[in-house]
Amino acid sequence: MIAKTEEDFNGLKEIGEICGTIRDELVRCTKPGITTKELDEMAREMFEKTGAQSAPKGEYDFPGYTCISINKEVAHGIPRKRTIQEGDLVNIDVSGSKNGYFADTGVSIVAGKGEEVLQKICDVVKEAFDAGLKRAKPGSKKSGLGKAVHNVAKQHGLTVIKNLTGHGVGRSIHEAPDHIFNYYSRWDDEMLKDGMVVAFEPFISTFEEEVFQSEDGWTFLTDESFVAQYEHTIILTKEGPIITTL
Ligand code: M1C
Ligand code: CO
Ligand code: CO
Repeated sequence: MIAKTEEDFNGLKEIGEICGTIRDELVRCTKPGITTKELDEMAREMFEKTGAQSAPKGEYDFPGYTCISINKEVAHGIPRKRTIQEGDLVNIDVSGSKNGYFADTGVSIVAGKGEEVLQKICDVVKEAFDAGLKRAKPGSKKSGLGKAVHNVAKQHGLTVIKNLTGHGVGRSIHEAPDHIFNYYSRWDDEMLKDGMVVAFEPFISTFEEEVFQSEDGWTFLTDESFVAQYEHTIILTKEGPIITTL
């Protein structure tokens, strides 16, 4: 969407803060021994208390209130009775709506102490996000974000996932602009606009560049690589970006 009115900005900020708070609470509780179902149950309660709805559940009838993905699961992992182990790479992605406004945020973390490369990709994806954010200005090309993300990956001897993208958000969970790539696409000549609301979510990978869909019909997987994601909802304005999900 293009945010224009005071009501738009306030509505987007309200659901942004709710999703950001749920994400942080789930991250705080992500420790060896807890199940992804237990984390999801906490999110369900927080959505309920704040009068917000889970977007995966409300928009897609996803079997969970949040997406929690572990190790070779990259995105859209289904919360279940799976216990988190020391050293697991865990992605927590929280998206929701309230009063018709949406937000989407995610982060990858290592539970307890893990392999060094896992912490590295979690750090690099934040660096990639920051590099893209610097180019997230009305009047700039959308493709600049992907260019910045891929450059940061390469600087660290890593790569990106090419068949997962960021997206527009605001009045629904996925809307125009359809794709914010993790690499420079020369066919993408779309310009960013004042008030445009996007979910920017770079994916940094140790070497594979594509994910595939699991037999459960939801989860995106890799074969051998590890992948980290970092996502915030951003309102692009001439005065600078407003991150609603901080
Ligand atoms: C690139 C994996 C896709 N919040 C989720 C997302 C995932 N992005 O948009 O960040 C969508 C959740 C709906 C099942
Ligand atoms: Co998300
Ligand atoms: Co998203």
